[in-house]
Amino acid sequence: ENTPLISSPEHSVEGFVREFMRELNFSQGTVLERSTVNDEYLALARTVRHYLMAQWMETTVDHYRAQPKAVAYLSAEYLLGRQLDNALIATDLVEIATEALASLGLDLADLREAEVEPGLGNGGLGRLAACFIDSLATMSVPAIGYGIRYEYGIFRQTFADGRQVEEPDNWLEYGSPWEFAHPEHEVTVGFGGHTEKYTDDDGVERSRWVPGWRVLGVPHNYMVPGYRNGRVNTLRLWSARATHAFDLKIFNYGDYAEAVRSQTFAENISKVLYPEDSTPQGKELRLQQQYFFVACSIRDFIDQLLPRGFDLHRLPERIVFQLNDTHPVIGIPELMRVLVDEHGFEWDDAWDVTRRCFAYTCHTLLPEALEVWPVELMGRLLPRHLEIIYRINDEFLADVRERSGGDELLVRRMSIIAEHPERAVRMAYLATVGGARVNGVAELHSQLLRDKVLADFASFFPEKFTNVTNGVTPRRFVKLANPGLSGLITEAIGDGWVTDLDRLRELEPLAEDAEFRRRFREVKAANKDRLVDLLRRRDGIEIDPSTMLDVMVKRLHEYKRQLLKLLHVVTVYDRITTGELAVAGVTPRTVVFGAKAAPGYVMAKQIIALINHVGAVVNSHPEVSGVLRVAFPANYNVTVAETLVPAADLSEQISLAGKEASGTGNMKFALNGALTIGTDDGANVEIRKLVGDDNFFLFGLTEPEASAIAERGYRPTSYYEENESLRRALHLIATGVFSHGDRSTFEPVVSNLLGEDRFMVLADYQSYLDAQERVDAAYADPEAWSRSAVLNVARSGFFSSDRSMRDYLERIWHAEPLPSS
Ligand code: 26Y
Repeated sequence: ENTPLISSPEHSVEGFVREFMRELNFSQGTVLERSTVNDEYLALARTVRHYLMAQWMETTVDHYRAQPKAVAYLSAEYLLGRQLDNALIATDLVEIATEALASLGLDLADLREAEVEPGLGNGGLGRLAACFIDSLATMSVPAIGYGIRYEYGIFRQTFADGRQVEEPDNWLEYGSPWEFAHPEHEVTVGFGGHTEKYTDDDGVERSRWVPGWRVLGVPHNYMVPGYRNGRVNTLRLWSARATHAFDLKIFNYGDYAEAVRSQTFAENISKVLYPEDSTPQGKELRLQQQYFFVACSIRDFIDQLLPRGFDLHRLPERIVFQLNDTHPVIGIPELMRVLVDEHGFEWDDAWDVTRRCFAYTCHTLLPEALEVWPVELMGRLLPRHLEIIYRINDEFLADVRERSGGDELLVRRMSIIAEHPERAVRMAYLATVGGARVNGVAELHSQLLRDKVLADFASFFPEKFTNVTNGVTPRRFVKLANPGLSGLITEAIGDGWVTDLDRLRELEPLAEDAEFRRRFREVKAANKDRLVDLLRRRDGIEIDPSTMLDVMVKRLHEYKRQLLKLLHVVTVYDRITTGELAVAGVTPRTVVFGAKAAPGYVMAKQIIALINHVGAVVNSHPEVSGVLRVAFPANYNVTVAETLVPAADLSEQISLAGKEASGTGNMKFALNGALTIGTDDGANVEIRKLVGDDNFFLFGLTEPEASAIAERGYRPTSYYEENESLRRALHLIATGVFSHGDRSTFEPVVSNLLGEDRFMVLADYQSYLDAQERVDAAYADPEAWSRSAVLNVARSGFFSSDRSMRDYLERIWHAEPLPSS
């Protein structure tokens, strides 16, 4: 009652028009007759923002008053996608905005296209963070997302002669209407310097950190609207600034150029997103980024969000910091430092508090993807943190020694400090020791974490280990991306599914309803038409919407096996061109790839070039191109996914079993009525269990089989020798059929497959081809196919990120919703 809340603009076409014109005139400083599409987009974004403002303020105030336990999601990446559409559906303003703009002679669709998506993430992990904060807001959970406001997001990909070229993603260039900068709430973060020992007033020996340099963190707040629940949470991204004091000192010496240089140095910290995923580079700037955002966030929570004088011994009652992979794990020694050095805590008390405030999510199974930081670097950049890590490790290893009866081999294996190839901090171990919970992101992944990657720790701390299977937000990936299907579902079962996705089950009987299936096919066809338009406009690519749309979109990585998909394409090409297969007998397909490669990942970039080169030959072949085409639109991103996923017939989820932690694209496709061809890996296992074997094309080695083969020594040539079709496919590539006769171009790809083939592409080749034949046969019967597709939708409600959030709340966070009154 005593909160003076500004009132929202009127929820009507007139109200909307008034607010929009005010923004266009007063904020953009222009008039309709003269405005650009960007002016209009910015005015529109601010208009929609105003409808959310009162809810945002109310949510913030409620949280401050009620002081509930909150979730702080710490993530170096948020792959948000465009904001406008999501805000429009959250506020139920789509129709009003469409009409209002039309009355001004503007088309919402055109303005929407002007938004540049914030690509502040690489792939799955960053998109997951975005889905999770959406779900938390929609479930009215007091939560805040913390991260980095990269000035440049994931690079923009173009192709030159089929090869990937990276360009900077200057996403802020034309304005960022969704953010609120708060320089007055800046936070100071130290780096470098040294530590010193001293005796405190009580005669206790203590250590303190004297940083060598400092950086400011400026918070930028983003609204995270809940879906029509009156709640708007906050995403707080930190931007690095040089400290004023530092500038001034140098200015006094009269060295202007040096002052500017130091400013640039500080601001480099939030300059650019690292485009590597899963192969960590031990780059100093990356560790700076990690510490920077985590230190800012912890400081922010303690100083700004807790009431003054709060007893930090009770911190675990008020907060849980969820660590999105190891990137924010430096938060564990940072909280120890804050409690012990700044708040005078006893070590043991601080450790007790810290261990209850953190939980760690692991997103990988590849050993090379586990972050380690050289002790030399850590000691130079964060000397106090290194001391703290050493003490944590000493005490932990003393426990291990005691409980294992002095098993020194075990002690060495479990040490947070690796000794080889250099002394380094194992961040996953630190997270496991310093957090209350460790979770994997799908059942199989969590099991493999317990059995393999973190086996010693799972025996030592069995109670810490749990699973939370990933999920995706139905708001963005069904409601917004697939309005046709959403309308059909809502007509059939009402609109409750948007926030209660298990209700899709109610569609099951409709799989048997011929009329419903017909309408489902109609929606799919319309979605394909939308894709045709997009690819024509955006990429100048022509695809035929009457063909089966076979889609593989995800980061380019050898373990994901884009090469396996490509070998299928090459084999079909081979069979048609040799006359083994009559064109008339082939189910026409359009194979769509979308993938970015880490700029330094040479093999991944060669695979991109090979896909493009195979595509060029296939697409220009007079007979083959009638039944098989390859489309590889550059710069796959969230925005493209929103049109591509709803159009897909077939979802390719073909990683080597035991390598893909979960996958989340797999869930988006199933929810939009694509059938999956997939291995028994990650969340595919759970998808198949739910949709049923009849509605999923399973192939390939299982994880135990692949492990066993690796154990006894994998020989790719044995598969090559035994399989003529495989030999021929590789022969075509090796002899330059796709490289203008040049045998050297793709030689490294072929020799890698025949030499090492770490991800067993050749071992799974035949099984994959067989599965693709089953796909062709199934697709030939549209009634049966669409029945399966409807069942995929009906049975995939489990993969809502709302369900993931419920699982985290119950198994890890022990926090509760605080709904709007
Ligand atoms: C250390 C640094 C180089 C790094 C940066 C990004 C390491 C990893 C990553 C990103 C990893 C990632 O996206 N992992 C994916 O997370 C998804 C969400 O849990 C999973 O679905 C997916 O299987 C996993 O590969």
